[in-house]
Amino acid sequence: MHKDFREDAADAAARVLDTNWTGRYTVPATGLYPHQWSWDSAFVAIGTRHRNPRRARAELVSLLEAQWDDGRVPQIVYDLDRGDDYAPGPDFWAGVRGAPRPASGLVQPPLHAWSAWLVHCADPAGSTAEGFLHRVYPRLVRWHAYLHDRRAGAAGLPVIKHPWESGTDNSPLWDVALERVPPRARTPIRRPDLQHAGTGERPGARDYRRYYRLAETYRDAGCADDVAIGFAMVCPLFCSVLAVAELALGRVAATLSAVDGGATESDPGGHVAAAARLVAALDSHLWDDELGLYVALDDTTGEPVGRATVNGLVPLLLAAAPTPALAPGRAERLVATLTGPGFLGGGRYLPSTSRLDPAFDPALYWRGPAWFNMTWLLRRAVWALGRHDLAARLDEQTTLAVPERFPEYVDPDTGAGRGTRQFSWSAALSLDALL
Ligand code: 9YW
Repeated sequence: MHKDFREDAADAAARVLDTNWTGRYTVPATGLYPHQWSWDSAFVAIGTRHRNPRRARAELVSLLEAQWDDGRVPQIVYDLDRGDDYAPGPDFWAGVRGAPRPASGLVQPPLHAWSAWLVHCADPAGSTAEGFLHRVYPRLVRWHAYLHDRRAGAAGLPVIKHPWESGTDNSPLWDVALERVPPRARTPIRRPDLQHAGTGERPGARDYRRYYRLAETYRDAGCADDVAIGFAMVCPLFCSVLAVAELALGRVAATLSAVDGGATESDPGGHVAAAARLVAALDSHLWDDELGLYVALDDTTGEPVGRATVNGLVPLLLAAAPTPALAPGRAERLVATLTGPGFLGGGRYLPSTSRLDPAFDPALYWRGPAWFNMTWLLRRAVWALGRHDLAARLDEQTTLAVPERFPEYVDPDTGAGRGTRQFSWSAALSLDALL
């Protein structure tokens, strides 16, 4: 990419992030998503760290301050002034105990420790002066402990209790389990989201009735994780991101013990061991040899969900890690699938669902469109493997960011913007890729 183009695009991305910054955190998009979202903030901090590392640190600290007593980091932390602008809003979760701030009882993929480590590395002096790692480390440890302990599934991998927890709401990975959820909710369903994106680009009414029903059931059980609510899924993206986050937390722990001579209780080896356990379980339970990628597992039935989605390629992030690494041959197979007809071999951009899957729809949210966060994750993975040719190919999506006004996602063939615009993680991750 031409230098001027890169600089102009990076400036435009930074402007989106400035606009969406509230003073304490960055909203994903001013209209559609007016609160703080968990994994959005982790992605946003990764981009913000380049130009404003102090703000990147504040982004993560404000999210972690909303951590529940049991260690969970909530999916959404609500701004009560914007309560009605997104549904379900704060009223839906009111009355659940253990949350220090109005928040959703659900979680999202645990990218935060990785983000915190990258944010620290962008400005070690400022981070150290603020005591950033000291502040976030104990909270990140409790967050991971919540997932390992309270969310432990039969395969030794954490489960998600709702499609919203995957970050990939209407992925076909959740179809079979959602079928079991009655499409009837007590709460009246409002759809303010449809004022900001086309109906054909958002999950449908039937999906929403099930999303609400499931969320109500979980909420009414006090968000207790030992109560079966009929939906407990193991997601390859969620698990591999947790393994990457454990490795990052290992680096945070090692840094802390080096700077304060052991005054902070930290256990670098424990985090690496946790990552190794996750990788081994991922390899033995989620690999689908026919599809050539990792799939989801239904923890309530023990059945794998043989659908090819970008979620199942994300474990490629672990292929280049010195220790632990994926089982022999898996990285090559994943790269073959990534470049094969279902993904990059079949069209220009990386689709969220394989083009070969019967549910593939280039306009429908997580069932086909190309998302900037998934492209960024895969770009990091192939770069670390030394496949710079593939990284450049994935980078082509970045060139769409400015002309399409930082869309939430794009058509995987034409690159046309879809969903909302001026979307924070599209800006943040473009900024990261451009610098
Ligand atoms: C929704 C905020 C969130 C993301 C999710 C994405 C979407 C909320 O937006 O979920 O209303 O559909 O699926 O990953 O965090 O950007």
